[in-house]
Amino acid sequence: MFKKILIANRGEIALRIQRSCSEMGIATVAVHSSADTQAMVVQFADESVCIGPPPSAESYLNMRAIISAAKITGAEAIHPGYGFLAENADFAEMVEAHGLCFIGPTCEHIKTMGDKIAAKKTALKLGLPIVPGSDGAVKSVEQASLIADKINYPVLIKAASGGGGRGMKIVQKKQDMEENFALCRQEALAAFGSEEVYIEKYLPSPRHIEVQVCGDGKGNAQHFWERDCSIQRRHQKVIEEAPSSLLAPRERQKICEQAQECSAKLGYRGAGTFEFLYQDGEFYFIEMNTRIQVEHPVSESICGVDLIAEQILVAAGEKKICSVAPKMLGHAIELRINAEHPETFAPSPGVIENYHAPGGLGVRVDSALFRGYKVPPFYDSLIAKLIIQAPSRKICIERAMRALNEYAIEGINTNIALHKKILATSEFANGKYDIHWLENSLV
Ligand code: MV4
Repeated sequence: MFKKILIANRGEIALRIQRSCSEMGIATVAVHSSADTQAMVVQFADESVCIGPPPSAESYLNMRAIISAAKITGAEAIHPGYGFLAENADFAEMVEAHGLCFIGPTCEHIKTMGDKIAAKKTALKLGLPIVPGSDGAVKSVEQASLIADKINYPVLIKAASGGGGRGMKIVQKKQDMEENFALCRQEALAAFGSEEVYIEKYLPSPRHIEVQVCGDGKGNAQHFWERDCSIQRRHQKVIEEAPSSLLAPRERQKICEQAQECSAKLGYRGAGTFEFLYQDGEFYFIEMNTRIQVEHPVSESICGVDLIAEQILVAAGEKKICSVAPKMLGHAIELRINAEHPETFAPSPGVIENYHAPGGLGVRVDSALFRGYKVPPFYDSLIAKLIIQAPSRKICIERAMRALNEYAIEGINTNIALHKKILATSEFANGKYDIHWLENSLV
């Protein structure tokens, strides 16, 4: 097993990784920007290294500084968390080239899945259902029109290097194709440095359901059931839960086993997520995430596993994954607490004047906040994750509301009131929503 791991991240996920390392008897190195010197992970880690000034580009994205910090401190492995360098194949390659272990998949798997066209081709070949559309890249507007005629409008043009909702154009009818095709290519080139695009049938009101997997890189993989992440605003997830309230046991079992088999055939190593759109009883694979995700705690809660520990064990080559699915333990919901203005959603950095986190049965708070902490203006506005576990979805919602009522965060604005509003709706209670519901009906 590794003796020392460097944590190449910040905030709640850096602390989350540090906690698993502590339990496993692994020493930790926290790297941080000069804006994060008072961070909780810096206090708890065995060592810390300041890797640069506040802007991410000069600190948390500074590959050379991070690898140097690992070398200087004698860390053997680097955990990238999520965001930042987590899905950067060049970084994974550089880490390995320096004789260090990247806690995640191989750089080849990161590269393949980062290319949305290659990811879809791989998924199709390995037996996953995909959205009808172009067979690979679409090079001309004539080709785009032919495909759209075949699958019928509306269609969606997507950037091959896109993801997270950026670089997409809906085309409602034939006359709009020419303009949107050119625009999508232009925007893709500007945003991602590649104008490669592909086309899919547009699904008007799907749910976003994703399957959590973990592979050992030796052909064995396991799934940890699914998460429903349909409550989102501007491609930012707000609430995630497991299991999805929409699925019958047999369709759940089928899609989860398909994702598991796909991971096994890939020889995938580490934690990963297969993202699907689900509409009218059908699943459509759209993307794969080759990292631990923000919402991993809901899967941990219903499965009773530590997914960060699993990542570390398979990266060290010390675990043979067993393909038996964990038993599902009731229901779990994660509420993302953001430092943001309740009306404008603008980030709300500043000093935490008072802080009281909820507790009690089935309540987990993943956060690096404390009274006196100053939320810096340079990074993501996620400041806490409230993860609720209960025997049923109904009790889980009631418990979540109780926990929200206990939560006191003063000095900055948060979206706690928005969560209370969502949990109080009949649509959420009855599971009657799609990926557009929050934006169209509530905010
Ligand atoms: C789609 C879609 C409808 N039809 N693909 C947005 C993010 C990216 N990961 C994929 N996305 C979508 N792809 C087809 N063929 C609708 C979305 C979408 C969406 C998906 C998941 C969660 C939230 C979303 C919000 C708007 C659009």
